[in-house]
Amino acid sequence: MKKRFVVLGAAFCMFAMAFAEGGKTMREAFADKFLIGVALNTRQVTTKNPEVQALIRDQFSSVVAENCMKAAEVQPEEGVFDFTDGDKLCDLAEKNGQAVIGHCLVWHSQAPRWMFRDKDGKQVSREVLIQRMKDHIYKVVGHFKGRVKGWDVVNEAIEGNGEFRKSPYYRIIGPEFIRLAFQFAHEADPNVELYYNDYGMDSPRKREAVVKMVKDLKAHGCRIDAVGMQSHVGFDTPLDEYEKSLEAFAAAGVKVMVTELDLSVLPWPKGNYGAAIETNFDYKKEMDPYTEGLPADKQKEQDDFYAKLFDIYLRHSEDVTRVTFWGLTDADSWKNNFPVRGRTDYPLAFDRDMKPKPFVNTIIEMAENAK
Ligand code: 9MR
Repeated sequence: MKKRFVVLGAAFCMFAMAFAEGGKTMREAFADKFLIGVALNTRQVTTKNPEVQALIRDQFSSVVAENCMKAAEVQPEEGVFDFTDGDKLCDLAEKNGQAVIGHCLVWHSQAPRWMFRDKDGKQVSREVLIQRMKDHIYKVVGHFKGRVKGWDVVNEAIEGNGEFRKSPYYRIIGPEFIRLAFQFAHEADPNVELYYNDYGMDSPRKREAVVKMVKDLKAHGCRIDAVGMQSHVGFDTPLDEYEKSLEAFAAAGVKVMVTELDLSVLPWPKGNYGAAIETNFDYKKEMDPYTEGLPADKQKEQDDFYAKLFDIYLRHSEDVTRVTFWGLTDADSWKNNFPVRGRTDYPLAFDRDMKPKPFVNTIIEMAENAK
């Protein structure tokens, strides 16, 4: 009796081990569906920790720089370029056989201060800003030519109400800055893919405006390969509207990329899950309820929501070419500091111990069962 118990126990352990070892990674499971990506900071890119290295290599087929390829980082002073960290990301990706996505060329945020001012501190003319934008794009796209698969050319140019964001690029150049940016990027590397990237894409007005922009770019003969839906989502993100946007972008003749996926579990001060980084609220304990760990019911809610998102992506896998998580583990997510500083959020696929959340297995199974 006792022996049988031991044998059964051993058999169970072997089965459990075989399951754990034989289970596919996200990278393997999504290989014939779409790229599965992760945004990395430079600490992660250069880490000597073998566990972190393995997680990046085994689970993801694509990487993007969380910050180090942004304009303020690569051109801190006019004409002074620093590609050190971007090159390190490319080195890692090449070693791992991963596609590198360039993020981002033209964005009102994390643009260097000098970009919009002359040496006396006055706003530059339209001609000067166009020239600076052109020089920046030529130099950056030129540097990473052959190493980067595609660029977020213009980031967050449209507001939730469908109007153009009144950014310095818009105010100084006019709406043509978008077309010019795409044109310059294509001139700098005719082989690189070009994307428009934005958040809050479930908004119907934003959807219409982005579709109009895509059509306008195409009408002017510009290359645009995909629209990036950032997807900083929350439990109240309306998935029907979100899916309608995905379908509308595909119908406009571009691919769709989910570029910055994360799902916050924390309360939001105003009930609107955007990514306008200028938003910030004071810390209050009641806004930070899970400092000791995520309760099981909240984890379940997150698992279910992620399953719904991946159901959408898999049903549209003809049009969706990449799904990228905005961060490796919960510990590193920008959401711990947005829109309130110093909270404990749980938005990503891997927890603070680098263990996969339950939904990771679910979406792997969904990918394997999808036609
Ligand atoms: O995750 C990024 C964070 O580390 C930076 O502090 C922040 C500064 O702008 O940018 C974050 O990434 C943003 C991305 O580049 C564009 N979409 C919104 C992302 C979250 O703010």
